[in-house]
Amino acid sequence: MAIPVIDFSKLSGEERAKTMAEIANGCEEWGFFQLVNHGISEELLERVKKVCSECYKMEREENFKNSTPVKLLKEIAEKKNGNNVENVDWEDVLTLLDNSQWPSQTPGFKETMAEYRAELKKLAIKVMEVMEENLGLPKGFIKKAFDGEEDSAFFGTKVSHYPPCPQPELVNGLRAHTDAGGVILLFQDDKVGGLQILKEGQWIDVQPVPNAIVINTGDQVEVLSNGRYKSVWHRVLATPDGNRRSVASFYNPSLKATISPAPQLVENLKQEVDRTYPKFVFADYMSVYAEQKFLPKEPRFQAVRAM
Ligand SMILES: O=C(O)CCC(=O)C(=O)O
Repeated sequence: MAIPVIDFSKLSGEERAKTMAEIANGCEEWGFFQLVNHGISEELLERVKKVCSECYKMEREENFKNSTPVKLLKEIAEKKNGNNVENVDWEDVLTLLDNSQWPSQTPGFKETMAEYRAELKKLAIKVMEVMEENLGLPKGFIKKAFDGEEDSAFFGTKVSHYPPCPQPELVNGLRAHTDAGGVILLFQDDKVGGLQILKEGQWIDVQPVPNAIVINTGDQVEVLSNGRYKSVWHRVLATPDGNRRSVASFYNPSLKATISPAPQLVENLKQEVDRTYPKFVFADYMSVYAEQKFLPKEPRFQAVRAM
């Protein structure tokens, strides 16, 4: 079993219908798929790899050596009591938002990452349009829902490194979770694997495909699609060698947006009354998620319904 790899360029040719169906299958059956020929130039992707790796080396590696996961792993390993390191991830995280402070010492980092984010945002919108068409929703429906009445959708980028771990059996690279938000576009390492999804009770590798963009859907797309597109559990394993790099971009609702199943996808009034998915303000969902990220999503939907 392997995550579907889909040629996005075929959307504009004779194979459009087949490609639309492949993306529908990726969303309905997998919750994850990989896009190749997605229109982001190889030249830009090569620069992203270079500046992110250089930034880690120049501005972050030293701090990781003194970080909480490194200290906790050392303590647990010395005790040899059979326990694992809980509540932390073997991951270095750098978050890029339009208005956050960006690393400044790595040549070309800001320019390259700003260009990359602009391209990825456009790709996210194209992917959402395909989802809308497959779901029978009007063009722009998801974007409009995520913008809310008086704001615009959130777009954040998380640059992660998962450095080599001396005892990968004792700690996770990133603990299993489903994503809180909308559509996630991940540019993962070409060589060092570790990302896995849970499918039918089995953990499956998201196989590295050079220069592909991995797409997955979060809890808010599950709600909007009234459960047609389920967010899927995924995790990153720590590995003994190789420093895995990943760049994840999150197209999420604005905190003020109200999210509920699209009325077109709620089949009848009875279903509307017994809704599995509540209607809520995304900021409320995020306050629950902050406490429950690594737990099942269903109680999150219940908690936010009660708010
Ligand atoms: O680093 C990865 O490959 C996955 C990251 C991820 O799942 C997340 O940040 O939510």
